[in-house]
Formats: sequence, structure tokens, C-alpha cells
Amino acid sequence: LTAGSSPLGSGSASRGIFVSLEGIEGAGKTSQLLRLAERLRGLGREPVVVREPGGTPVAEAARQLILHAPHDLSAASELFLFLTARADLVERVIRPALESGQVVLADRFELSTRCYQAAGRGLDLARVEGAIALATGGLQPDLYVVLDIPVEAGQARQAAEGKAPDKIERADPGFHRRVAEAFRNAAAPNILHLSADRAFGAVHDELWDALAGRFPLTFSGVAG
Ligand code: T5A
Repeated sequence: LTAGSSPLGSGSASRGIFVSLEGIEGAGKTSQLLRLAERLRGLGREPVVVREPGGTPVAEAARQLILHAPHDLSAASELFLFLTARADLVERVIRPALESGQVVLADRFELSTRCYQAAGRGLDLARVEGAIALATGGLQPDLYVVLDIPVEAGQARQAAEGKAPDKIERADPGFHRRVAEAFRNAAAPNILHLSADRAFGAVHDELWDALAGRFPLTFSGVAG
């Protein structure tokens, strides 16, 4: 699953670094990503921060349809909307950033599709992976960090925010259990798991250390 080992064989072939945070709703991905970006800026780097689905006009339109439009979507329709968003984001934002040597920090990437649309919705995993590869040209993050947290704890954090749940958050408990199990079991050389059911600072420190261990020239204390 590392860059270059995709079914299409194209991988990232880039000079930049591509890291995606993953996990169920409320795991803390967005907050950790913003803190990572802030800390990198403090070192003089300018990371590109993206969220999925989203990040381009087409991808934001797909996000609106997936999460907020009143229409019911079949599992296949939902999948292809996520992939429309991803294909556009990869082509217009992620690949150019990596080719110019930048750090890309993503709030979800294709591991989410495998966990939500295959494990959660029940679509065939091999077919989902084939469709993903078409959308991304085989691009894979150098590292996925899965923030592990029990479903109930993630939902409690979301409830505390008081925001109205979107369509995926409103799915039945069985769906959320299958998604959480798929994240828990996700394993590959480019997938790292971190316990996120802890104080924010403790999660952040471990995340930063893990990144500094793998990408010392970028996530080090030396500005440049
Ligand atoms: N989806 C996405 C698919 O089905 N398939 C796909 O291919 C893709 C890409 C996107 C939805 O789309 C689905 C998954 C999602 O359901 P979204 O709103 O973009 O939806 O993403 P969510 O993951 O739903 O975002 P959340 O905001 O719910 O979760 P986060 O980002 O993991 O959590 P975060 O950082 O916003 O934190 C939530 C709350 O917890 C607090 C924060 O301050 C915040 O209030 N918090 C902590 N509290 C205590 N201790 C800590 N350690 C904390 N860390 C954060």
C-alpha cells in the first residue's frame, strides 16, 4: 500500500510527503490536522491541508450532495460521488502539491472509502478498490494515521459540539460498528494506529513524534 505499489503502478512518484489522518467521526482528525499544520508553519514549512470530501468547487458540490442533500443515495451513487470529489482533488490539488515538494495533510483519503463504502455499506471491496484506483491514478499516502476511538466516545464528542448530524452520521448503529471495526483492523506498511481516546495534547505529541520518526527532515525542530 505504499506509494508506487498501487494496482495501476503509478504511485505518488513525488518529492513531497502525503499524510492522511483517518478514523471514525469524532476521533479528532480535524483538530489534530490543524495543530500539525500550525506546528509545521512554526518550522517555516507551508503544508497543504485538504479535507475529504471537499477542497475544490466540484468536490465541495459533491460533499453537499453526499452529506446534506435531501435525496436518498444508493451505496453505489454515494461511492461515485466520493470518487468524483477525490479525482478532482487529486488532479487539481494533491498531485501538483506533491510534485512541487510540499507536505500534504489530508483529513481522510481512500482508507475511508474502504471502511465506509465497502465495510459499512457492504459494497464489494475489490470492486471499490478498483474504482478508487481509477479515481486516484493509484496515488497512496506515504502514511495513514488511524486515530482509534470507541464509537460511543467519538459520538459523545460530536454531541458535545451540538451540530446537526449529517446523512452519514445518521446511519444506523450497525453501519457505524462495521466502519469502526474496519478501521480497527486496517493493516498495511503505511498504516499506523494511535489511540485517540486520550487528552488532545497526548495524542498530538505521539502523532508528531511518529511523523518526526518517519520524516525527520520535515517534522524536525530545524526551520527551513
Ligand atoms: N466518508 C468520507 C465516507 O463515507 N467515505 C469517504 O471516502 C470519505 C472521504 C465526512 C463524512 O464522510 C464519510 C465519513 C464522514 O462521515 P466530515 O464532517 O468531513 O464528514 O468528517 P468527520 O470525520 O465526520 O468529522 P468530525 O468533525 O466528526 O470528526 P473529527 O475530525 O475526527 O473530529 P474533530 O477534530 O472535529 O473533533 C470533534 C470534537 O472533539 C473534540 C474537538 O474539539 C471537537 O469538538 N476533540 C477532543 N475532545 C477531547 N479529547 C480529545 N483528544 C479531542 N480531540 C478532539
